[in-house]
Amino acid sequence: MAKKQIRIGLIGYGFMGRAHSNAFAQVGHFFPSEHELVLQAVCARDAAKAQEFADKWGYKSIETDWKKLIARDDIDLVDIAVPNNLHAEIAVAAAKAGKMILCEKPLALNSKEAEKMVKAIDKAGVPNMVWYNYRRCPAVVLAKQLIDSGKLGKVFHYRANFLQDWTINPDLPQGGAALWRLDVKAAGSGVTGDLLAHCIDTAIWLNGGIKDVSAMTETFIKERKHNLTGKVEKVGIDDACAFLCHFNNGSLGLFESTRYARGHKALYTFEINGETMSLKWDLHDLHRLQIFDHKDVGAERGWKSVHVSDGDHPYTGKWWVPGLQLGYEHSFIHQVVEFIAGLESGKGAKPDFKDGLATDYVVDAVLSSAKSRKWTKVKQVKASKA
Ligand code: SOE
Repeated sequence: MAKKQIRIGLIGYGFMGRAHSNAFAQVGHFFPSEHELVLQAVCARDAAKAQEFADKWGYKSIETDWKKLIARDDIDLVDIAVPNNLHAEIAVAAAKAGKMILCEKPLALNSKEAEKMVKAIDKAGVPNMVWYNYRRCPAVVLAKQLIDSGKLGKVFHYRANFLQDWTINPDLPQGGAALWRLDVKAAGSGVTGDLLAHCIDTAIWLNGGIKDVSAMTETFIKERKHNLTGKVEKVGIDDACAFLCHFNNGSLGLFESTRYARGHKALYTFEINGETMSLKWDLHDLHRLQIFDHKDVGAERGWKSVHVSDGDHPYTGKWWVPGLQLGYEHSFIHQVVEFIAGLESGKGAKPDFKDGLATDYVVDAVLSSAKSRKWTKVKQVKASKA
């Protein structure tokens, strides 16, 4: 039977453009479905660079203006992999044009923009998803399954960190290609929107909504040369952020992120403590889930490290043989698996734009609490099921 084609138009060709393209190229080899993904066009302002990317990854054509890409009849799905300040305008236009949309995280520069995006996809009724890829690591999905099975009992604590060290050098400029994450106009915020957004998305997925937050942020390097203007300019992003929160289920949350933790490159960890079970996960060891089960018999009770690579673990049976671990790129491939499954079931895929908005509401509340030094309520999105 002929497969239904999804002709993809990718906008942006940086780190995430590569991660997404790799996922599009791989998914059909391991997760056959009724759909076939076609790398139809890549769009970037610089034609030579776009062509080089198209040649490398197998895109059939290029565009240098995203509006033209969206106007094309031979594009079914728009994938947004550009800096955060461009997400809303592109997504709203793509929704109006009736395209399916995949959008890099965080959904938008702030929740006001994210609300507009949610409105646009609601009106257009187009399939949509946000690339919060860590949800789709097999070990994280196993954690979700254990939590949903009720094995943890009542949850008391959730804590997460995302630690990096790549901006400690004060001579590192802000702005422009690869460094837009340091420019508040392009990024919206620093570690809160870039790194804690991942922690918040996973936390809401695993432990439910967040009610209120009390936060502090710090910008250690106050001025940096801006690559686009050539001038030394005030730094507007947060270099580090820590916050406390109450979850709607009564548990307490503790989150920390920084780009100034010397030695840590991408140390995303979370831990959840329930009455009868605790779980721990660490991105540096992403195929393992640490489990403490209080129901184990006394003398043998202790933390165990489960190598999430067996045939009956989430996604893993479709890959190699038991015991052979998967990596970072697989989380993106699994997101595409979910997106296609959502199309085929008609139920849609998670996390969708509404989930992205829920995270942006927390990010905004965190930034606002850090400013006011007060506990701040988080606006809630009507819950959608995973
Ligand atoms: C920043 O360094 C970054 O690339 C984030 O933007 C990604 O979302 C995260 O997964 C890894 O770190």
